[in-house]
Amino acid sequence: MFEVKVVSLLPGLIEPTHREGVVGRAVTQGLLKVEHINPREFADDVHRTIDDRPYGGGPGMVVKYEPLRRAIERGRADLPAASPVVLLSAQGRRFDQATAERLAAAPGLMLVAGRYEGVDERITTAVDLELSLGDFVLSGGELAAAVVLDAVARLLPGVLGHEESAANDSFAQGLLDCPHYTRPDEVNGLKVPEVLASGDHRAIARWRLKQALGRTWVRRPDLLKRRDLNQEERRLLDEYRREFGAPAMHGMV
Ligand code: 9D3
Repeated sequence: MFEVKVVSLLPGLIEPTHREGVVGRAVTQGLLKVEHINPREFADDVHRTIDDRPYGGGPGMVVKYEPLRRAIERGRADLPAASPVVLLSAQGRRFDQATAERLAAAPGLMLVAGRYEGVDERITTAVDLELSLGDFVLSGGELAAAVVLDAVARLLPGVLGHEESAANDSFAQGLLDCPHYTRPDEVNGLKVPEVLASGDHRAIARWRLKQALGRTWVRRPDLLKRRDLNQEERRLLDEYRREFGAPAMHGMV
């Protein structure tokens, strides 16, 4: 059983996400347990104050060190010792699939979400890792924590069936996914690529890999730069380039 502690001031933003879908199923199957810890319960005054004005002035409020540290300590106390404590913050390293895989390999996980204009910087001494989802501004770390939990939960042994196995995920291969189609074979004059209905499984696999390589080349050349292509992949990508020409950001806004 993989245990997760979520430290946040707005658990209501996160809780619905582990009642549904893959994460919800992992919880009901007993493969994942999620507990919420609210730093407000660790405030030390009658008003349960968890934030205060920033030193040096400026707008907004800063989450206080002590309530947050106590909440983290409570969570640590009933997690396996090797469970990483992750602070979600816009200042963190960018979260990616490799990080999701490393987190899923640990015995447990703590996710700490900030709010307001930020948390007292000294809380970084109580965490192992700071993660961001990317270069955009969220109102707090709660939804980011839900995203990280989703990405980790689906990698836990037994959570996905054989069919949907995480090893097949395109990002696990360092490529974008190939296009998918279902019935009918023509809609609004738009046809399904013929090869997919050919029954030729080798040709279908080649077509899918070629599309995945081509789309990655057009849309996310940064991903291809970080990945070696074998001879077959280079040949398929060359074919794609000859057929589709220079990147015109096909299908992109
Ligand atoms: C507009 C506020 N900014 C200047 C004072 C700083 C700021 C503080 C707190 C910006 C964002 C946040 C809340 N964001 C997160 O906690 C967060 C986040 C994000 O904003 N973007 C991408 N990933 C993440 S993970 C956590």
